[in-house]
Amino acid sequence: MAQVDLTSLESPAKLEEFYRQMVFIRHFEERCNVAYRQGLIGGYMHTYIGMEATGVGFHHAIKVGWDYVITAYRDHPQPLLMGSDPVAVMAEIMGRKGGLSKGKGGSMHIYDKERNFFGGWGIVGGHTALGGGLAFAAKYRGEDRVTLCYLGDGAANAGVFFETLNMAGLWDLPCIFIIENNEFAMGTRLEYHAADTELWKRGLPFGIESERIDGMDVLQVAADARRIVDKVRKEGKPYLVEVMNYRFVGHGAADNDRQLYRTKEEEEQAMRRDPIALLEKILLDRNVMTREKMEAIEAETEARVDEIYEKAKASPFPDPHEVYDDLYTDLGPERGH
Ligand SMILES: Cc1ncc(C[n+]2csc(CCOP(=O)(O)OP(=O)(O)O)c2C)c(N)n1
Ligand SMILES: [Mg+2]
Repeated sequence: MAQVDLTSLESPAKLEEFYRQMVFIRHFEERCNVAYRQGLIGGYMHTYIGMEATGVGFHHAIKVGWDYVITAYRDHPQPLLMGSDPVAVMAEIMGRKGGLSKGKGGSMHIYDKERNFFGGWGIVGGHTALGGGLAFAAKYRGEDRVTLCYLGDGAANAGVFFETLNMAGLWDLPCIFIIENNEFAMGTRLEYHAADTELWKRGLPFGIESERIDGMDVLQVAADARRIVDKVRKEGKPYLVEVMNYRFVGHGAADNDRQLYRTKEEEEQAMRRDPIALLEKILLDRNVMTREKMEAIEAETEARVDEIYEKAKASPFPDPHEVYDDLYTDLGPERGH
């Protein structure tokens, strides 16, 4: 097993970075939820609230700008973590011209090719084949890039995912399939949608090394992620990890009926392991940060998010004539406008 340097992952500077990132993502998305309710964001929008430790933990294991990352529609945190302009992320969510996809993708279709973030996909499970393809490309070119391919527990039932696992196992594709088991696919609980609820076992029939980890403690996620990413980079083989987390909010911003499919008590119990609160406790226990400093970071983050939001809102809507641009390929003037 590759050695993990826990000191650097648990240095005070690193702990503060984890904290700032999780708090930023939380505030950013809470702002998105308000904007959605005000009618300033259209279409579907799904936030990552409650699941932040997973994305942040894995982010610290990769080489940003070199490794590939792809996910489904719960895609706001990835570009924020990878260094995309947060105004361009917010503008995309708001359907504005200044957005990363020029305002034509919206919340579910954020991309930043410059940073090797490949989206942002709405077809459940569909993007896993693209994740396999990215890993294939890296291998074919002899590059030591690792691909992180995030998917949900619901997506883990999709036929295309099994086909992708088969090819990844067969061709030794350096892809890490990260099943984020937040226990629900929309309003359907895991036990009602999966014949085998131990989703980490999905990789075994294909000879893919697989395991289940806790997704709420960012320190644990970061240590596990680094061990797994280093191993995949070194060995050039696929890996499957089931990450146990929980979404604190509705499936999408328009889902206001959570109590139809889960109880308040259950939510409260899960929220006792809020990844931000868990880290706050660690920061206090280790004397890394005082409560006052945390409050200052919160206030600072809130102001920063407000500024990002105002700048994004100032961006105009895309010109309707651009609707067919940048879809597949630029066909040039013969397209007729
Ligand atoms: C092929 C396909 N079928 C159905 C849907 C509708 N749908 C959107 S999200 C979703 C649930 C997916 O749940 P999961 O994979 O667990 O992801 P989570 O939302 O929990 O992150 C479904 C069924 C879809 N987008 N694509
Ligand atoms: Mg789910």
